[in-house]
Amino acid sequence: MPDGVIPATSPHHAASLPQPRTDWTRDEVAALIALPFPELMFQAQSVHRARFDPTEIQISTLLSIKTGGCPEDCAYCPQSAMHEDGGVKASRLMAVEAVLKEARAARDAGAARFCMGAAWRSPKEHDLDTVCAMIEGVKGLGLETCVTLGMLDDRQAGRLRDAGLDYYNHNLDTSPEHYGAIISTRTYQDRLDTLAHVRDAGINVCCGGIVGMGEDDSDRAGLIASLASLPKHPESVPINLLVRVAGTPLAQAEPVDPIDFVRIIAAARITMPASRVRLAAGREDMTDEAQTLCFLAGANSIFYGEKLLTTPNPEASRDARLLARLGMHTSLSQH
Ligand code: SAM
Ligand code: DTB
Ligand code: SF4
Repeated sequence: MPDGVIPATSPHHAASLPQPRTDWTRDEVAALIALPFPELMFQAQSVHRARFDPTEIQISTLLSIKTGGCPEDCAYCPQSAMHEDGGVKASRLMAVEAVLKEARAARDAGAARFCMGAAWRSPKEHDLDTVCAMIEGVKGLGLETCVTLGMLDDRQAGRLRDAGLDYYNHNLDTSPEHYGAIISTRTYQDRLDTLAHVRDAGINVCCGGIVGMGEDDSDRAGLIASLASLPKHPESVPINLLVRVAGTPLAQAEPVDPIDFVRIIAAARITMPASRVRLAAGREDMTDEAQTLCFLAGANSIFYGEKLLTTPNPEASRDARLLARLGMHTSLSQH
């Protein structure tokens, strides 16, 4: 930890912290989210400091390796073939060399993890061969690897593990109750099954959701409770603010009150104390001050680089300036 940072516990104490609880109920999470803001922030910061350096942010860079033309109907997504008026053109799976070129650039810009996303319902066998080659190549550059390819069975998860994959991203997206209003082509249980296959294969899990899809307070608590009561917490928890893309059914969704969004980040931090909580999509629409509150609430990861998968992300220079203003640093800059 840098000089002047006061940890809540000594490193010895941190090593002996209890295993995180995996029996969070929706009511408990709802009560957390509804706490007076100062109390909620105090709890989140106490939990954060017990296990993490509060000045440190992990950075991941995203690349869409196969864009658009997806057969699923996720209402938020510009890549669904059901609503592609958002201007996203369907493209084929990228070549391995082209992916490695992007990964090298991300590494040189300071990313610790390279995340590759494909707009598939689930990967086909021959496509998985190519993705495995990408994983091996990206790992060879010294980066952590993450892919998000849709649903996986146990054999596919095993193949990715054998290729050396570090993380698999697969989100629950929202509460079980709100889910049916957002996606009809795959079930909540399908998602839980994929997560179990990833976990059983020994791959780290990256799993989170989206805020701003017309859900109510109880749904927000339900999403966090679902994540925090998985058999083992995801190692990474991306909390996305909906990017409202023209042409998608959610283009006109009500904007989220930034303070409410910070409350969800804090609830994720408190309930999943050992996980990386990522302030994921939606930062382009957030002020520096709102992002700062998210960091104070325990978010300690961001996507870095000008593009998410298909939509804009803040310029790297804006992020670097913000971290410098806050006296914060990325996880790589100190070791
Ligand atoms: N097709 C794969 C799947 O859905 O499993 C992987 C790619 S998909 C784009 C990964 C995640 O991005 C989604 O689960 C969703 O949580 C997030 N996402 C997609 N569009 C978004 C948007 N407009 N705003 C915020 N998050 C979004
Ligand atoms: C996640 O939770 N957010 C990222 C990543 N996992 C794959 C994707 C955000 C996508 C935002 C919309 C787009 O750029 O297409
Ligand atoms: Fe397809 Fe994934 Fe977009 Fe859903 S979120 S439409 S599965 S790319």
